[in-house]
Amino acid sequence: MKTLIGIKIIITVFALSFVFVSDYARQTESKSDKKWWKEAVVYQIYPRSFKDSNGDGVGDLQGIISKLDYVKSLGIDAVWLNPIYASPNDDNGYDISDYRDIMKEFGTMADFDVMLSEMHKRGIRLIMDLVVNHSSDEHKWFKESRKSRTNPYRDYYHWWPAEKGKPAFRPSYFDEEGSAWRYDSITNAYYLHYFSRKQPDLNWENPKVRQEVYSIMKFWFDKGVDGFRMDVIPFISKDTSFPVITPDMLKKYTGGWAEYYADGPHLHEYLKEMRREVLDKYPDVMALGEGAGVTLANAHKFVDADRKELDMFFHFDAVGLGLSPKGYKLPDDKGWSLVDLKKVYTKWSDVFAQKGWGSIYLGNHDQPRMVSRWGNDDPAYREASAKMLFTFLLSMRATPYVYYGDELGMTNIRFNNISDYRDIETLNWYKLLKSKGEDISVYLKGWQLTARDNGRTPFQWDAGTNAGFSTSLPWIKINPDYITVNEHLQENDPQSILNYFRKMIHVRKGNKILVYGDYKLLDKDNPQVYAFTRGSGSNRVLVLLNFSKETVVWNIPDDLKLSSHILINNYPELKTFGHAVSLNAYQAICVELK
Ligand code: TEU
Ligand code: CA
Repeated sequence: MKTLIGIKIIITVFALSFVFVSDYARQTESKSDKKWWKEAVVYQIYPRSFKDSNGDGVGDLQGIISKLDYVKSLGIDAVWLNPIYASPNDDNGYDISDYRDIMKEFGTMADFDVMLSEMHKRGIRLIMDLVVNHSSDEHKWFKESRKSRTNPYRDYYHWWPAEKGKPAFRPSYFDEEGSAWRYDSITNAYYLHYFSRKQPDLNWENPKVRQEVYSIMKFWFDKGVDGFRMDVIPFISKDTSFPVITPDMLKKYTGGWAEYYADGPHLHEYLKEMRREVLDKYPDVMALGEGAGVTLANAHKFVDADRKELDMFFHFDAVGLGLSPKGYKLPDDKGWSLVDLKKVYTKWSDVFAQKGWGSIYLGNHDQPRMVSRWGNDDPAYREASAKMLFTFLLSMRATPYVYYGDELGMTNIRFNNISDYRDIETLNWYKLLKSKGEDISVYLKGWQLTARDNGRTPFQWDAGTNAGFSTSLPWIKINPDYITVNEHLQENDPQSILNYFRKMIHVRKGNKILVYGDYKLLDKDNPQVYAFTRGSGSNRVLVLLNFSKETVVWNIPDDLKLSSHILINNYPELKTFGHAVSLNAYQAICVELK
């Protein structure tokens, strides 16, 4: 009888809580609207540098296939693969010459099909890169387009007839002379290229171009891919009168040219059209924008569900911290401050507190290595700080993206010579700065911290020849620290960064509060500790991150009571005394609150 009553009580409590939960869900529908891509942890693979299967020094699809058990073992849900399409590799695949073919160095379409099915067998989804703001100048469309002013493909790109004079200045990200207009003598006209000369911008104002893009997307969705990461998608729409942009006009854009480029007149029309014509037809796919130039003020336009555009985008506010406004990618002498970092991440979390959804990353193929940029790659602190950064990345209210190799705490390679660099960005900035007579040594030093190639060196599988990446010399140098920083060593060490990373993914997966729960920043002015809570009411987790190499005493606010349930800790113990905790260098913990 007693047990029966007990069961009854349990059932009633259960039923009541169910009523409560569903009521809660209804009130905050958009806030806790569940989606696989909100709960997912995404692992980014830079195919050129992951694993080489045929000994030519370049990573490839068969290489990826051979490592899928490893990828699965991380506990991630999806892979975002940088471009693998046919390309002359002016910008490592971000210059595509055939959107329906695989880059020869990477393999064949048959390899792709095997890769996709092997991923799906393991429950891993595949997010492909979609690079359609521009194509390669070796794409058939551009080859035709430049032939004559009356060619049927002429309007696939932006041309400015030279008899109208020089077009109004637009800066290029990668051009060695700086301008986004390139004169082409064949038709006596200039074409637009926001990136390199070999990356002409597609003319999205032409409906035919948009239809081409939608048909490419369908081609890959029909093969079964699970989503796209859309390269500089906010740049697609242009004011085709190409007016003169005065410094005064640019003032409106605090983020400079990127913000201007991201503010084209028909951008949102096109995103809606893409949703209608493509994404809606594949209900479970994910649409992620690379949000270059997107501000907090217009964030919702891109991702609110009722806008029917994208699902989320990468913002650029954090990656710019600590860079000097004086020069291209020069680190500021003062560095960056934790208070500013907290501000940025808090703003970008809060903006989606009620509606929309965010993403978070600490490294990618355009960024230096996570631990060198945001942690401390001194061997004394590398492990603790990398673990701390993963605790941060995987406890925030946004979909986390992890860049290959960061799970080992791979570090910046810090090239001394320009000849070691492979990246068009660095190489062309070098030429540009040299032609302007700038002090190159300052830049070479700065780029040891910021250059993209730091994050593109081969994955360090083991301490053997070429770090187990390839049987021959790789396309870019291997970081010499591979002897001590490699997958093989970390696999067998329960205390390794790799195993901590796996554990932290497990913690996130086991505590949905870390996905959907409210985010609240504490102690915002503390220069060393990043402290915040996730969740609400009696269901809350406290995250404490010491971003410094000093031991820091942190006073627990009066209204917080730590439980004994520590979800994760990157040190063997947590020292508490009275109403304070003492955090070791780069210590990180997640603890449930009472
Ligand atoms: O990057 C877009 C972008 O805004 C870059 O200029 C970025 O800011 C820069 O790389 C930072 O150093 C995307 C891709 O992620 C990048 O790899 C490509 O080179 C670029 O587009 C052109 O496709
Ligand atoms: Ca290869």
